[in-house]
Amino acid sequence: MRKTGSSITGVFTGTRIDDALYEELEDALLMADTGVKATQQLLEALKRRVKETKATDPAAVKTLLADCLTELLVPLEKSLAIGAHQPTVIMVAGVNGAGKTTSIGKLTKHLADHGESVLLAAADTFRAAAREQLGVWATRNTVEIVSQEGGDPAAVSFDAVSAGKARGKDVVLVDTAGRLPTQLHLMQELQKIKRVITKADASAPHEVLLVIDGNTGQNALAQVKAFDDALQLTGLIVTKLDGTAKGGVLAAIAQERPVPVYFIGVGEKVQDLETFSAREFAQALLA
Ligand SMILES: Nc1nc2c(ncn2[C@@H]2O[C@H](COP(=O)(O)OP(=O)(O)OP(=O)(O)O)[C@@H](O)[C@H]2O)c(=O)[nH]1
Ligand SMILES: [Mg+2]
Repeated sequence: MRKTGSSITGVFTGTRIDDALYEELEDALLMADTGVKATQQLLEALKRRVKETKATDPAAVKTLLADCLTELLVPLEKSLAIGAHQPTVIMVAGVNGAGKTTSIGKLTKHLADHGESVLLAAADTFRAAAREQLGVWATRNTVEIVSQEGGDPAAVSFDAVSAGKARGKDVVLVDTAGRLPTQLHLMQELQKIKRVITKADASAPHEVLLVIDGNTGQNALAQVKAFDDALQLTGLIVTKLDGTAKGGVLAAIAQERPVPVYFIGVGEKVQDLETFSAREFAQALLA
């Protein structure tokens, strides 16, 4: 997000706090995918703070902006809770290539490091390569996987949750095939997977996570809304924040559909998964 940071930071290099500064800031925030509503909210909050604190130096305004942004993002901070159910069943959805399977691989390692036993469900049954990809993560993490050649994704999910119960696993992670929210039959298929998981365990799924690519821009908000409407999301994983992602879309999500961000992906390797901190994210966005 360095590029975003420098374009926002550039706004504060002048000597005066005036309309021109706020206009430049508005442009920079919109360019960073913050969206119209969140940008307006941020500007209003910022102007209020500037008045209250009687700030006169643009550098001080930048600090105040970091505070406003942190406040906006704080509702997205939440940690993934494991242990209230056995197993905790986590369903993972998202558009093609968002980073679902990779994030599941990283999450498996994260959970295993915390002493949780994990079972993977390869409910992306469309492509053999998808099953194999998840299989590689299972091997790498030495965890079991339920996989079925050409199987029905809902049936695989049912089997995995049943196996998770029978084998006393702490967590079952269900990987699904990528799809666009406009592909109605595929969205219905996800709803079916969710319903069938509930048949295997009446309290499940306990988490329904959407994986979004941090580079998606404003469309990420549309994805959150559509998948939330279809599946009642409990959390997000935002990936690829190590690249050229602008990051501002989280402000738009916080403003319009505040689904908590459990993790962020910052690379392709197994350890490149971090918990989301509003303060750190705001600071990175303005760095
Ligand atoms: N740089 C970077 N790359 C990532 C990150 N997460 C995933 N990727 C890469 O993004 C690509 C797609 O990742 P997958 O995990 O296969 O995505 P998916 O959502 O499972 O894709 P489908 O199952 O095809 O819909 C792979 O090349 C990953 O290595 C991340 O946080 N940072
Ligand atoms: Mg995948």
